[in-house]
Amino acid sequence: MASSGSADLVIVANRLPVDRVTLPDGSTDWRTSPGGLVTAIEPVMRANDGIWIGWPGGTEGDLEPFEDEGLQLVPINLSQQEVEYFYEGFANATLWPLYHDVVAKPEFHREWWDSYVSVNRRFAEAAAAAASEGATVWVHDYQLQLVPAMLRELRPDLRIGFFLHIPFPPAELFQQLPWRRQLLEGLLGADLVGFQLQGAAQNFVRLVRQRVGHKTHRDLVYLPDGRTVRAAAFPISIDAQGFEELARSEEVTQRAKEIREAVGNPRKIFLGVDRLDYTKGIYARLRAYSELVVDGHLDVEDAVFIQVATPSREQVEQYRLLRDDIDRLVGRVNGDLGKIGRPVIHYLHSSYPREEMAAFYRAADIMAVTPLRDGMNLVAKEYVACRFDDNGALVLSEFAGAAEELRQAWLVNPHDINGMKAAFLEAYRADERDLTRRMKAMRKTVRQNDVAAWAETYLAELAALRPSHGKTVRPPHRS
Ligand code: GDG
Repeated sequence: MASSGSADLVIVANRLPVDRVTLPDGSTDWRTSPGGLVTAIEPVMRANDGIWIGWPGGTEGDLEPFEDEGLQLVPINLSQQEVEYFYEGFANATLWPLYHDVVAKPEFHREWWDSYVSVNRRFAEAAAAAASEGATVWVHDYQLQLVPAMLRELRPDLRIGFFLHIPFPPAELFQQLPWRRQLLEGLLGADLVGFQLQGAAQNFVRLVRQRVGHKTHRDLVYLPDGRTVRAAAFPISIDAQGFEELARSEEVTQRAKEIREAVGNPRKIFLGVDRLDYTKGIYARLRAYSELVVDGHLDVEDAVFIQVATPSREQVEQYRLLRDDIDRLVGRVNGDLGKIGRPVIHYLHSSYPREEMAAFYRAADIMAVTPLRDGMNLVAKEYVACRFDDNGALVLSEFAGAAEELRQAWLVNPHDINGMKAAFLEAYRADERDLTRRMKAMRKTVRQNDVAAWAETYLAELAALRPSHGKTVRPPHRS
């Protein structure tokens, strides 16, 4: 057994919750990246003196563990080749498309897999060194699926949890992977394997039965060494109250007004907010919208589409191609259908501070979230959280995890262009009463199931699995 460290709670995620920034004088500093995971986990981290292990981004080697705003962070350094093979390659060009219904073709390369194994080992070793005797280690996402088993081997005393943020594919697709068995065995190192949806947990259990040959019963897997692994759904959420407060603030209210004015105060604003990713269905969505203008159902004087596409994975080939496709589509649509001062689509390839995001959500009448496949989709929930006046319409893909909770949205099949056009029009023409009824119900759901509840539920269920084993993670101090 490896020697133990000091932390009773260790979070292992691909990225650290901070980004390295270069200051004007050339020195470097850390800036907290305000992701949902950080917000969710920070309170439990603080209550337990937790340690967060992750890649700081970039390839500057030899970064030492450090403290940032009271959080203890352990950077895992990646070489340039590891960034290419492990991160851009196996994680983002093999697993990402495979786990998202093969909406792009996954590439299988043996060197990428070797790099995935060795980087996962480095994360596992760092976690083994940081965790105290009987500690809880919570491993996150598709980049680190081998870590649970590697860590279990180094430290059988630990309580290990894993959560997958993206979908887990059906057996028919997962089967393609040359290293399918190793990945399943990697995940089985955890005591609790968490997914966004029940269906994903069921896919996993079925695959374990078929491919690894373990006995299973409902959500439990029985291993030959006597251990039991549970697979269950924990739909992730957002800091609903935080978003609502931001949306209510004077600055955001003012900024939302400015945004509406800047696009010419049309009757209705449609909005899309996504990482520029082929799973998000941006192309088909913009096509559907522009056809409504061609057909004469929408007029550029009355309606406009704002699409925010945050730059993402720009070194990966498929992402470059997608960017070119969307650039071309937007150029053609605006060229053919726009008027002076009245483009059909305002396309912003950029990222913005949280306040600006909240202002976009407040400015928009119709939010279009139409991924071809998405683990959850937090943008849909953020929009709902910001609509404190109970209006605004959500058009939501059936293939986003969020569709299981947000039943009052206009649910669409993102592959069906005509269906999407019909939903956009219905949402555009909906009367106030209908909008209010739907939004009220969705707001209740999002408020009741926020990200703090998600983290607490997951950790409580992890603790309950082996009650006689290990220490118990302390809940966060509620203010
Ligand atoms: C993965 C899964 C799952 C976007 N642009 C900016 C910005 N964002 C924020 C959004 C939202 C987040 O990024 C995106 O989250 P999503 O859930 O929509 O999508 P993924 O990035 O694909 O996330 C997904 C999620 O993990 C959590 O488990 O829901 O299914 O794919 O919070 O607001 N934030 C700021 N500026 C931007 O320009 N500040």
